[in-house]
Amino acid sequence: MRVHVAIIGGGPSGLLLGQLLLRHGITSVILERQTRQHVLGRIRAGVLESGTVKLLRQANASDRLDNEALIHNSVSLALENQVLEIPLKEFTNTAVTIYGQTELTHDLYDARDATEARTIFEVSDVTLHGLNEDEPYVTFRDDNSVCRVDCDFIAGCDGFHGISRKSIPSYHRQEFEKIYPFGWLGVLSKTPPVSDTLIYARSELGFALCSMRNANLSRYYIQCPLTDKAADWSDDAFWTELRRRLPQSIADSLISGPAIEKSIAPLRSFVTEPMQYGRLFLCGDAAHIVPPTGAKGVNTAVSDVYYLYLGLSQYYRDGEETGLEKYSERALARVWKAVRFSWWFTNLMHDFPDQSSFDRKLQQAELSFLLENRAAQAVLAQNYVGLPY
Ligand code: RFL
Ligand code: PHB
Repeated sequence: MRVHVAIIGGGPSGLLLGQLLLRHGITSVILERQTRQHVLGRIRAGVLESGTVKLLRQANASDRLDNEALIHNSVSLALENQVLEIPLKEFTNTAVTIYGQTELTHDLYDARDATEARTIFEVSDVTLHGLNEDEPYVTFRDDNSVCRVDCDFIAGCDGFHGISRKSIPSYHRQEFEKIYPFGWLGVLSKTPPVSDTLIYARSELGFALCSMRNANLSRYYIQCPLTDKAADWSDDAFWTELRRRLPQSIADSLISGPAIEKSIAPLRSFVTEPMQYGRLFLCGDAAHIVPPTGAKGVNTAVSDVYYLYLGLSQYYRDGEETGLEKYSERALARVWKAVRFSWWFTNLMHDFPDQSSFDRKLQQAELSFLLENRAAQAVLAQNYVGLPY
């Protein structure tokens, strides 16, 4: 098989890239390790920046989103018993869109199904060859036979645990990492959301987040020790702990119900540099991870896809290579700002087990500055709705 671009990984990055490239007649194959059902079963992000929505429209994958997604003009912070509503629209003239990553991935698969482009699921032993040559290729195992894809370029969209990043010799990459000493226990429930806005809550007992997918589907999270297991948390224990971390008036109006999904995600900041090596370009979680505070994960993956799409379309249209040469530099400039924001927001809102009394005082001072200062709120709003690209 020969294509212009071999895409490793059929998550949001790989699917969106493939869809955008088709607009310019650039062919691709997507090689995905899991089944489609598995990919669609993962409950992840819920907040989309306007740049993400714009690209989904360009990719012809936004019909359902345009009809069903919720638009939020503000976001709330609950700090002990005070609630601060940050008017995103007023500060930035932009809103955020509430639409689950599961739905987004579903729509991208449907859009791909409507084209000739191939997606091969359940592949194994994906190996990248000739990254520093003009004619790279990928080999993989499909149903016990070894297959080969010849291509001009390879897009490594295979997430944090994928093989693409590791295919770059270790002496050509530098890694930056911070592991946080807690996780998020998340619950999805068929209940009406407790509020019209998302609520990021900070209490002495730790962080909590009230989010949603639609008028009858809520997503809640609480900070938990890394040693906890989701199965150890009964539904009752989760709802009790969540209520304790919310201001009384919000806790009183929370409607709980059976958890239809319950999982724990560790929190990590990670960046690899550069995001390209020869004919290989990394996109999304393959190159960087952010903690979910601020919902930057999938949105940052999408901004990478945008820069790579731009570089590839210029290359195939005009033979212009600058966009590809500068891909890593352009993508990383935005990535690091998302890493900074999600690190800052995580530090502000969580209880750190090893926090000194000095650190706690600083955290309290920063919170009270944010409550009093509109300029600080505006900075939060600009980062939350997403920096331009
Ligand atoms: P993905 O979604 O991980 O997709 C990568 C795909 O590559 C496949 N793969 C391979 N395929 C072929 N060969 C191999 N060797 C392969 N190795 C892996 C995988 O099966 C997978 O289908 O990366 P992508 O496309 O870059 O998208 C990034 C986003 O998924 C990610 O940034 C967010 O989901 C992060 N994230 C969250 N982001 C938010 O903005 N808000 C959230 O609330 C939020 N919650 C989360 C998250 C990520 C989580 N992870 C990674 C465990 C919760 C969790 C649990
Ligand atoms: C979610 O709805 O899953 C969600 C929303 C906002 C975040 C993280 C996760 O910051």
